[in-house]
This record gives sequence, C-alpha cells and structure tokens, in this order.
Amino acid sequence: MALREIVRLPDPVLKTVSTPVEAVTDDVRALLDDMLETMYDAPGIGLAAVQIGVPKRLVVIDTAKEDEPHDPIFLVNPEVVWSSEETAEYEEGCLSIPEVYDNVTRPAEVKVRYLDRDGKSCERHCDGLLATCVQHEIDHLNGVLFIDYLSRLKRDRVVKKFAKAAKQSKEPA
Ligand code: K1U
Ligand code: ZN
Repeated sequence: MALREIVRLPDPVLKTVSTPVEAVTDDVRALLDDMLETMYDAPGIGLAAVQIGVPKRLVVIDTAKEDEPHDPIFLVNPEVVWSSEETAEYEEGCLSIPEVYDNVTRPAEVKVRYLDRDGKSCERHCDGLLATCVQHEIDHLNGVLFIDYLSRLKRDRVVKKFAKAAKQSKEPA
C-alpha cells in the first residue's frame, strides 16, 4: 500500500469524466488499497480515484465514526439506480478543495449498483451521511465538484482563491 498525493483545485483532471473499469484485477485492488490508505491519512470519509490523478471509476468510502472500527466500502463503476424524492442538506467538504465547506442539497436516500473489491455485482441502499458521500464521490467520477452546486459568486471566489494559491506555489521562493 502507498500514500498518494491528492490533487487540488484547479487541477483540470478534476473536471474529467472517469472511464469505466473493465475488470477488477489485482492492479485495481492495489489502487483501491492505496486510495483507502490515502483517504484515512487525509483524513476523509470518501475518495474517488480521480482525486489521486487516476481518472477511473473507482471510489472508497468509510463513514464509520472515530470510536468505531473501520468499515470500508470499495465501489467499482458505481451508479445511482434510484433516488428518493425527499432531499437532505449537508455541509460538505472535499479533500481536493481543503478548508472549504458549504451546504449542498441532494436526494436523502439512493440505491447504488457497483462491483465490489472481488468483482461481485452489488446493490446497496444508502441513507444519511453515506447517501451524501456516495453522491459526492459519483459526482467526482463525472467531473462534478460540490462547489458546482453553489452560487456562481461563491464558486468563483473559491476557484480564484485556489488558482492564486497554485500560481504562488509555482513561483520561485
Ligand atoms: O471526496 C472527497 O473529497 C472526500 C470528502 C467526502 C465528503 C465529505 C462530506 C460530505 C460529502 C463527501 C471528505 O471526506 S471531506 C473531509 C471530511 O468530511 C471528514 C474528515 C474527517 C472526519 C470526518 C469527516
Ligand atoms: Zn470531493
């Protein structure tokens, strides 16, 4: 297992549509393990492969609380096959946009279809924080960020701040 670097806004890879994984091979499992280690280290509750610069449809999630044992979920080619009419608002964050948090409204419950770490086809009903997180991660696979749900004014402020930081980090000291 290895820690990977998490890419930040405005890296253009974050806007790409990730490609489906053809088969769950040992290489794919190794990548999922790196993603999980990177997510726990950050720390975060979810991570999409594109956030480590690999635009493949892979996601890891663990919404267990700090005092609970790890409970990781590995999702290969996840898709939402049902969403509730009822919505829920949650103050989201993103490891690719550190220290920015804002409220996003999404369906309160979703059913997700995916392949697990062994390549087995699964369906899972998600509610609460897991529903929010899985939708946030599937958005990453489609090049969508949570700031895309904010007003243009708020989004532009965040994009400007991160563009400036990226420019400064490239300048010689
Ligand atoms: O995809 C990501 O950028 C990870 C992101 C997932 C997420 C958080 C909140 C709502 C929706 C999706 C994060 O994990 S941000 C960090 C975070 O929420 C957290 C960090 C430590 C403990 C608990 C939460
Ligand atoms: Zn994110």
